[in-house]
Amino acid sequence: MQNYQQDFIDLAIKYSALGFGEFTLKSGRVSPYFFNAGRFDSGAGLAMLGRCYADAIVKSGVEFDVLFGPAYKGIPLGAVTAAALAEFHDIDIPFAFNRKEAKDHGEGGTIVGAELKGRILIIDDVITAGTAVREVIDIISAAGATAAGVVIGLNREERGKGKLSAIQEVEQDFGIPVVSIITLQHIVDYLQSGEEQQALVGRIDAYREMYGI
Ligand code: OMP
Repeated sequence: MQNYQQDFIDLAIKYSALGFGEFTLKSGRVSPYFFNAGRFDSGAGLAMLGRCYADAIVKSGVEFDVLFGPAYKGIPLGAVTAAALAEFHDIDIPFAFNRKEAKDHGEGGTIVGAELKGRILIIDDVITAGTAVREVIDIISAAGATAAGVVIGLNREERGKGKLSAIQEVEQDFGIPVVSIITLQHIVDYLQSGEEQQALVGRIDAYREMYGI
């Protein structure tokens, strides 16, 4: 495991960004765990989060011109990651995000920040069934730019529409890489290191039987 992966898990635990229980997902699937990026709610946590994403991007070698954080949770992720890329990797890239509702006054429009031009790297929290990321790729195409890849915090390793994982389908359909800081397996490994978590691992295994790859 890379340092940034261990840091990300430690951070998620520290900020309770990983919740266990029963959660209905955007896809309608009912999951025994949930990753909530909104829990990284202090300066130190966000700074570390940005470093983890920046390290994952650099390690992946994905080439891009603009970092795009879709509303809402992608916005702070993109901002802290763009700052970390500049501070720790000497990579100063343009950053943009979108509004969910178009503004009809002032500068107007839905895209804020850098112009969506060239190869766009999407930054987001999680991919489950792949619906959210496909909507973002549509926004990028509508702006006349091209998606260069996607970077997410957690790969839930779930099925898409067919036999492939949702992430493999996105990679195949758009010919782009999806980079994740950690996968569900990292979470399971973490839980397995604590004896009292065996029941929880059992519930995650049952969920994986239904929706996993
Ligand atoms: P899909 O559109 O099914 O890929 O779901 C991805 C979106 O679901 C993410 O952008 C989140 O808004 C949300 N989500 C989480 O934030 N954390 C999770 O652990 C699971 C989901 C989810 O609803 O699947």
